[in-house]
Parts: sequence; C-alpha cells; structure tokens
Amino acid sequence: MSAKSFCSVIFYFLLSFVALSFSTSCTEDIEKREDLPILVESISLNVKRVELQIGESHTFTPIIQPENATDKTLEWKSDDTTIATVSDQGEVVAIAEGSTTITAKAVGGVDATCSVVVIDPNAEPEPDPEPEPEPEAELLKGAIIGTEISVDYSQNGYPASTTANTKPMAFDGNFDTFFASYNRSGTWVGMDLGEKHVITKIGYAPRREQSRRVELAVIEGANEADFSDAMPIHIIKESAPEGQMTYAEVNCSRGFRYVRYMTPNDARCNIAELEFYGIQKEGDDSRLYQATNLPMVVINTEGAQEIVSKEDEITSTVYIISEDGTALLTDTQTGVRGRGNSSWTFDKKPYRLKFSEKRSPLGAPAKAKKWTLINNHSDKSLLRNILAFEISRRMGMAYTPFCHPVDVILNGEYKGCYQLCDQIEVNENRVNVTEIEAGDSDITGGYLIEIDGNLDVYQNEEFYFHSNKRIPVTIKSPDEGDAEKAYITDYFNKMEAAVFAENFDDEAEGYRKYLDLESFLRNFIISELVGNPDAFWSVYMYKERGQEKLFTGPIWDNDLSFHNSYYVYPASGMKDFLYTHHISDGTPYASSSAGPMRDIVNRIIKDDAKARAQLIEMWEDARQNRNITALSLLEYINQTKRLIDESQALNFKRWSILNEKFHQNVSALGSHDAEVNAVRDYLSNRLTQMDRLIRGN
Ligand SMILES: [Ca+2]
Repeated sequence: MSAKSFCSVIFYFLLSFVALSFSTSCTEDIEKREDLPILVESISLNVKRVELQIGESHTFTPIIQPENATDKTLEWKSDDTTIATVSDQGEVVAIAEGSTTITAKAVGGVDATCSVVVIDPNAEPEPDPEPEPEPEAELLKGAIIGTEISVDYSQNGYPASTTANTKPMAFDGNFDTFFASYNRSGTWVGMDLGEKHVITKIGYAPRREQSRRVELAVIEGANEADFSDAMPIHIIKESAPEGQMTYAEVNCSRGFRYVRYMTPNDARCNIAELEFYGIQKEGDDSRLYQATNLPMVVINTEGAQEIVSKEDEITSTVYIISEDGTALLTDTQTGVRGRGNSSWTFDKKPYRLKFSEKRSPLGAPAKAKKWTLINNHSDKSLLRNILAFEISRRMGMAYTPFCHPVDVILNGEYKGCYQLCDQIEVNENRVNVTEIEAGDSDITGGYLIEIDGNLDVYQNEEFYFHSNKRIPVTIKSPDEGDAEKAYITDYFNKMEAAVFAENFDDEAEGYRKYLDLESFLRNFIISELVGNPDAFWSVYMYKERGQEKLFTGPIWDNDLSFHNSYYVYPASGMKDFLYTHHISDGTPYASSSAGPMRDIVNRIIKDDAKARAQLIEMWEDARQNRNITALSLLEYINQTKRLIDESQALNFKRWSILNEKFHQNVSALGSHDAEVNAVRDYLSNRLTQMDRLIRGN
C-alpha cells in the first residue's frame, strides 16, 4: 500500500467515525421530537468499476445521504458469488476470473452498484483470444409508441391526420412509407421493449428525397414511459441515403425499456424506417454516450415544457455526462430557467441551472447550486469567453469564473455548443467575501455589486442605486436590506467623490482609500486587451466585511470582445483606449461606459501619474512574466479550437448563421476556421497596439 492510499484509509476511517458519532446523536434528537424515520435518499460507492486479482479484496466506503438517516444499514449483494463475494461490511473478495455486480441497498429501497472484474494473474495468455461469448444482439420488437398526430402530405394544406404517415410506418420494413408528425419539432417515434435492453446498434432510413431530415436526430433511451429520464444514446450527425438502412453502433451500457427517435428541429420526423438492436439486460452506467469529445449536458424539463421564462424555473432532470462517457452527474430536481439580456432574445437561448443541492460539475472549484449555460450565439468562434477567462487567469485576477465548453441536449433536441460556467455570486471559490445574513450587526461586507449600464435600459432589477454622479449600480449580494443598501451606496459615493476630489491621487487620503487600485488596473488591462465594448458598461466589484476598499472583478461576458462588435471596430483605427470611444447614436445603448463611469476610469488612467506608472509596470510584467504574448496566447487559441472542433461542427449544423452578420458582428466569414482566425488576428495586433497605448509612445 502506498503512503498516499494509507493516508486515505486513515482519513476515511476518521471521517466515518466522525460521521457515525454525528449521525447517532442527531438521530436520537429527532426520534425524541417525532417518530418518523429519516430514509436514505442516496448512496454513492465512489467507484463504478473495481478490478481485482483472485484472492484480493476491496472494501467500499459508501457515502450515504442524508447523513442523519435513521437506518444506514446496507444490504450487500453480489450478482455472482462464484466470481466475488461481499460481506455485510461491504468487503469484496475476488474468487474466480470473471465479472459481477455488487449492489448496496438501503432500507427503503435506494441502492447503488459497482461492477467488479476479477482477473486471474496466473491464467495462461490465450495465443488467439476468442471473442467473448456475448449473447447475440438481436433486432428488437416492441409496442410502437410516439407522437399521435401525423401529417397528411397528400392533402392540400397538409392537414393533421391519424391515418396517413402514422407511427407504425417507421417499422413496416417499407422504405416508401414513413412517419411524419403534424408538429414540426419536439415529436418522436419509438418502442416500448417491455423489459430493459442494452442497445448495441440502431438503423435508420429517411423518407425518400428527404435525406437531410435525419441530421441531428437524437436517439434516446428511457425507463419512464414519459421519457422524463431519457438519455441520448446516439446523435445522427450526417444526412443518410434513402431507400436503405444506415447503421450506427451504440456504446451505452445503461439498459432501457423505452427507446425513441426524436425529430431534429423543424423536421417532423419524416423517418421511413427504424431498427433497434440490443440485448435484454439490466445494464449499468459504466459507459454512457457522449455526442462529441466535450461533456454533454442533458436537460429534460417536466412534461418537456419549453423554457420561456427568465423568472420561473421548471423542475428538470439534468445529466452531465463526461470523461468519455464514464462519469455521470444526475440531479432530478434541477430548476432550469432562462437568463441573460440581449442573449435571451436569440434563438439559441442561454439557461440558468439550479441544482437541488450544491455540486461541483466537471471538477469546477466551486461547490454550488447555481450554474449558467452560456449560449455564445453571436460569438461564432465559440471561444471568446474561454479566451478572455484565460487572459484573466494569466493576469492574476483574484477570481476567474469557471467555464467549460459542453454540448447541450434539451428535451431530446441538440441545442449546440455551450459553456457551462459559474454563476457570479458570493461563494467560496467564486466571489469569496463574507455573505451578509439577516440580522448581522456588522454590515460593512461582503458586497457584490455591478456597475450596470443595463439597469437603466431594461429596468428589470429590484435592488440597486444610482451614485451621486448617476452611475447605475445593481446590488447582487446581499439581495435585500435597507441598511445594507444605504451602506454600500454611501461607500460607493465616497469612492466616487474621492476620485474627483482635489487630493484624489494622495496615496493615503485619495481614492485609493476606497478603491483597490491593483485589481482596478488588472481589470482595465484585460478589458482593453480583449476589446470588450461593454468593459465599463458592466463591471463587477466587491467589498469584504471589516475591510476598506472596493475590489474590481471578476470579468464576465466577453462574447462581444475580440472584434465582435461594430461599436468598437476596428480597434486598430482608434488612437486611444476603447473606453474613451464614446458611441453616440441617440439610443440608450449608445455608450461603451455606464454613464460617468468613463470619467472615473479617465481620472485614474490619465490624470493620476502614479497610477499610470503602476499600469505600465503591470503591463510590462504581464508581457514578460505572465505569458501575455502572441506566441503563447495563439497556442492557447489553437488548443481550444481543437477541443471544441467536433462540437462546433454540430453547432453550426443546428444554427446555420456562419454566412450571416448576427447581433453586433462586424463580418460574416463563412466558417468556424475563419472566425477563429479573426480572433487570432485581432489579438496579435492588439498586443502591440496595447504596448503603444500603455507605454504612451
Ligand atoms: Ca416505412
């Protein structure tokens, strides 16, 4: 046993001891109050697969939730005790070569499984290994299920029908007949197989002369008749020839009773033939389907409702499948709603997830309920936010939001390449300040505020203030409290007044007393380097309890950066920093800065010689020591492009906007490659331009 695993054992031993003492006392308290038992809600065995040699053993360290469950006794079972046995304490002993499944079941029925593979170290290596005698996958039969109302193309106006182009026609062996639904989207056809089956292969044929209609169809499996627990097992990525079956291997080990073909958007199914092949068995979650190399976020809203509101959450089942299909996060009580301002008006919508408990999806540093799915619809490179966050990390910002590209499947429809990101909020590993709770006597912090140009445009915030100089500021945290609002308003006004005071640059008594200059300058460099037109239209700031000074950060919302907004294009044509560029077309949007925020920035960057000297020093440090160089950043772009390459191809099949100037796009370049090249070109030019602007030569 290595030192590390020995330590882990000791650690788990201590942990179990603490957990046991805690749960015992807790249970007693509760039993005195009321006699209702607290049932186990979930069990995790921590591993999905254990490999042992004959004679070896492994002891599971299950995590049982809630911790104060009344009876945490687990009943252990091995499916095949000739392969491995398991004791009442969860100790597995390997007996003979083969594999079995170990199940731990709690009182009340919740269980967890792990597959155990036993290897015989002395077994003669077979010179010519025969393939495993797996049961033969067969063409599956079942009751045909799906959308009831079809469309009759033979009648004028294509009326709804229950006799023409009906569901069974997708399973009649005839390529000339097909199922077509009346509704254009959200419709499906499939089978109830009666028992759970692991699907190994699917076959499909489009309606004649409609080869493209199968593109982006999602094949799903489920064990609930309403498909509320549906999970994709395949996505058809290309059009398919008519008049013949096209087959695809399926690599998903979960067993499903129900299988279906979900129509791509706007395709009405139009499917001539479907075949499902598989083996009747329970299956497991050791290998799930991932559409591309990226993690896949699967959302099934209650009753497959469309998400149309930014206020009302819809309870949903969410799966996050990652690590090439070997890791699964499941949360069946996730609240999902819309989010964003202008991005919410796009066809490809951004969403906010609120898990039922705190989680760290995809290894994110924060453990939290709230996460965002960023749509990047106007950013056709699909990597501007990722790149801006990387620059933020390299620049040494105290906190850079977590952001990972993912594929999103919503109610059985492929929605494209998104980014799963932190929600900007007060939280450990997010904006890490003390959270103000009701009744706190010390209200000097923590605060999270946003200088928020959108406040006056959308007027959709409830907890905000305007500074004495009319800078609109939304208070993000806390989200209520008259005294708190008065405190932070006053503090902001003091900062603002100090910036414009006679002695503003006095290092002890000037604005530095209220504003942390270092984070302000770092934020300034990042915003100018990435060319964010909203750099001072939306700025997050925070203040910790018991400490003076507002800190600037984190950076957020960079889909318009890197030459993606005609408001600040071309950057090369500008003789000064972007923040000085005042847009005036008479609309409320007509500024790159939120009101007089520009004046504050200007006062610090232009009028305070010491701040300017610090800015120059910070920039030189970034260029020399922080990999803010063309060579290094262009390599990072290349890596990111490779990472999202499979996903972007699907994304632009779903959203064919590469030839369209969308939102504030300065150009439409026709391909993802060209869009990424534009980001590269911007950045390498901007670095030398920033050298000139900051050094002032
Ligand atoms: Ca047919």
